[in-house]
Amino acid sequence: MKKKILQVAFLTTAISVLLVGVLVQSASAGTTAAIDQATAAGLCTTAYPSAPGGPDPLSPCQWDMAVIKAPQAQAKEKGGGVRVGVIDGGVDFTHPDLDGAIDVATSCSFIYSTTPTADPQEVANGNCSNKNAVQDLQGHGTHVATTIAGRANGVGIVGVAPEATIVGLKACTIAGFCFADSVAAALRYAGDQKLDVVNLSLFADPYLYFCADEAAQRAVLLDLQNAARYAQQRGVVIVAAAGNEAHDLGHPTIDEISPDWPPDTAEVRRVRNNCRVTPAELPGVVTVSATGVNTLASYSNVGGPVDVAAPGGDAGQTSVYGRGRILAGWSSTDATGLWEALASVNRAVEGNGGRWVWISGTSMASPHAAGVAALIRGKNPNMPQGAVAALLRSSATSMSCPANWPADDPRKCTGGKGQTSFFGAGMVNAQGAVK
Ligand SMILES: [Ca+2]
Ligand SMILES: [Ca+2]
Repeated sequence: MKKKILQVAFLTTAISVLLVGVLVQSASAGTTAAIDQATAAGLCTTAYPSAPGGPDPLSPCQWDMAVIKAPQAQAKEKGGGVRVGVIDGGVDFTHPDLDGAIDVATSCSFIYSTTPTADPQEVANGNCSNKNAVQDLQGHGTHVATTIAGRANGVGIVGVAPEATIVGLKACTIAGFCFADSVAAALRYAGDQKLDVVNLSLFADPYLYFCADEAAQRAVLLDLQNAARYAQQRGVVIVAAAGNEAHDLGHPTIDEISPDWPPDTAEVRRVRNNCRVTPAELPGVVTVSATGVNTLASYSNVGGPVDVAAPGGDAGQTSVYGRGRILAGWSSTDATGLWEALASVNRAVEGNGGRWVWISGTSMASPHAAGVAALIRGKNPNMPQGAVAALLRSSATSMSCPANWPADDPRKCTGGKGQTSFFGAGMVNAQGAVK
């Protein structure tokens, strides 16, 4: 079955390759372009009266930060001295919201000469002195990084932990594939560097579900599991997106997109509980489901592995400007055409040498939780990773199962207030986590 590249490894919805083809056509017609920060702020003030989510020019758009009470938390803790690894497609070293935020010396690319779909510029073969290879050639990694640690600097947005340090760990190619060997290497490196937190808004390619009864898949699953355990034993809090397939991870049934590499090798197969999405279903990983402005996002995976919920945006839940997606940074060196495509449909903002876009996905939810983990570590520098994860859960705002959930939705909410299969322990609460 043909899949949409950006829904495969990067967990971002609504910018599929198919859609982009359509959008690029309208962009070439010259209909619209990116708007400036003041225009966006004006539109957002009307659309999101319960924001602002911070003090910066685009903070009126940050309804997500208001939901998780990030501004209130930042009065007490901003994450200074905390290092957060972004295992993703790199970071834009020149983004104004990341000015002074990136630990360049520790940043590294884990893309190899053998990695399919890589741009030659991304290949470092584990040589961390090649900093050019870490530059984000798309924008997903920059979106994640600015959500976590965007500076409160009078430009753009403000992240959850605006004084935390970002370490760019490139494990995903320009095409949005995040192969398991690169992901495992990045996790081990995060352990070696004793990073405080890592965020993985991805699943490890080429299998959505790695099945333990298939020898080759079992070997990869064990490698990822060992890499995650290695990092956790060195104190790293691992935070991961639940995934965008609208699956119940507790009761998986069908995987129709694997393997997603090489092209056209995917087959429809039955999957059961011995098959796992990684890193979302690895032991000890803080797994994050996504909400829109009202309730669970239409695309979010759910189920037992989900620990907490966070805003990921869902364009189907509102008609206001931005459609309740998440606004954060984008790369100045996007070579994929996505920037132009998003600009053509009024989902892009530029100014002060920076770019910001509205997108949605569990990719966007996970960094909110990672940011809260960074705040916890900032306030409690010696807290063990398991205790940080536990506090992230126990400080979350309880959420009940949605009333009037559509009967034809295969995802059924189970559990009671305090722990549900949709939201885990509930909405991450930055203020509660550092009180
Ligand atoms: Ca800013
Ligand atoms: Ca989990």
